[in-house]
Amino acid sequence: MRLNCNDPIPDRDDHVVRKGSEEYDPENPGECIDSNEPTTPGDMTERGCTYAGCRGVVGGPVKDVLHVTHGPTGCAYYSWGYRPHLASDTSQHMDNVFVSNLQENQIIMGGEDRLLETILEAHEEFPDAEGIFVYNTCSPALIGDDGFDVAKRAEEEIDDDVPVTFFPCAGFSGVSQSKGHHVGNNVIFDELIDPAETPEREEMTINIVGEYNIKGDLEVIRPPLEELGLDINVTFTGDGDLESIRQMPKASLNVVHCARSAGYITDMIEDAYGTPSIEVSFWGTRHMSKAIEKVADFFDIEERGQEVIDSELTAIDEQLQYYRDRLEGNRVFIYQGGPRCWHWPPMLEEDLGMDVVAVGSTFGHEDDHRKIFERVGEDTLVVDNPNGPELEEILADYDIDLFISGNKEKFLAYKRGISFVNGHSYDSGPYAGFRGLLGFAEDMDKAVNNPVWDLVGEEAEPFGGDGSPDVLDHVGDASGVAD
Ligand code: CFM
Repeated sequence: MRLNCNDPIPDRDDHVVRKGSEEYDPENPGECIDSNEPTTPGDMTERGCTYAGCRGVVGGPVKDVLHVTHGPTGCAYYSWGYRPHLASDTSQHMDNVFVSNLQENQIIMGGEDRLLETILEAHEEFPDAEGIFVYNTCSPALIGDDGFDVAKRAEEEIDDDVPVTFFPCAGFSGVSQSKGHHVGNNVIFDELIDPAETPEREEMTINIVGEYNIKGDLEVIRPPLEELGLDINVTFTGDGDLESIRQMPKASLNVVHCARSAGYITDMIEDAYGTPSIEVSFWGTRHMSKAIEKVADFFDIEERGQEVIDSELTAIDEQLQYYRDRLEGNRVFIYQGGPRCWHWPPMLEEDLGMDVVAVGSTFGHEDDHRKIFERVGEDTLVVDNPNGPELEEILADYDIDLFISGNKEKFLAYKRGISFVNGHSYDSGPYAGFRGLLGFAEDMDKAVNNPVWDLVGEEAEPFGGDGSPDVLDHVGDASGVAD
């Protein structure tokens, strides 16, 4: 459908579909909306780049390796500290930034030597790191630096059994950050999981895949799974370490949370090692319960599963009801990367009685849009790769009470007097799982029911007008101050 702001970019019409409208196809819900396509030149897209998806999302959280960016400092700056994928030991992945800091000279003469120097220097400073991940960016890719070769040379020079792994994730190489997830999965599988050293399968062991421990989500996701009596080999990649990633084939089951960013590696492990995987949502009571049920079912411990679910539900029941009473009926616009657009509508609507009226996904593919349409109510507006004016139009025209999105969109909401919660890096957190739901609800309550919204829209008195202080009284003698 055509949003008003899209008159100059009619290509956008196929990226906006209202569930239940003529354009909507209940038989093929993922196909009725265009997605994962190049952005039209001139469109003010909000997407990130391939490097962002590889360095920022999939590789970056691995906690015991050095993360080296090959490119200008600006690329590294924006790879650092913006995504709170916490780990028990952050000394390598959140505290330090390593970058080859390419200058004009290297762009002309080549940047390989500079990269080699950077890797060796990083290793010298932090010799205890278990490995080194090197990420490519646009400029060295354009001039043809061979990062694979540099990584090999660095490995030989270090000569200390420290793997140096190069990720060919130049920013421009995909239509969005989603390509970077794929590159990250492929490289980790190809370079780090060695079929010659396949570990023995362990009976009651799982990997949690596609979970990044944003603001401590694992603190609330792990306990119910551990109460089932399961060992968690690795969480890929939040709080993940190199050795456990290499040992992924030892798990009997891969439990996939974010299928968009990490479904690739579980598919490859299934093909190569026969390890089955199940897809879950760790959000909201219905899907969280379903997740525990599915895992318990796999291990034939259904009864134990039910006990865990019952005790978790009882623990949150009273507080959940409290927040439901305070949040019910609020109209929500969710704008996230992809999976959270399908993870969250059932949680907001069933657990908290809210009304999800619009959903935007930055980089979702066809399967994400299928899941979104399956989980939202009739008439919900679904937008692929929304641009700035589209977000503003939806905020203005759809009577939105709460916008859930990222830092850079926050002020679009505030300027319109609409409340906001950060769905990417959270206002507080953790937000996932049974218990995180209460934290999420608390932050939404603080946002939506903040008394400040009663004041927004009231007419302000001009300075010096009746009832308002005379501003000059407060600045004293104004002489010397420019007119
Ligand atoms: Fe997966 Fe994620 Fe997401 Fe994502 Fe992201 Fe994210 Fe996201 Mo921000 S891995 S796709 S690339 S669930 S960082 S923790 S919140 S856009 S919807």
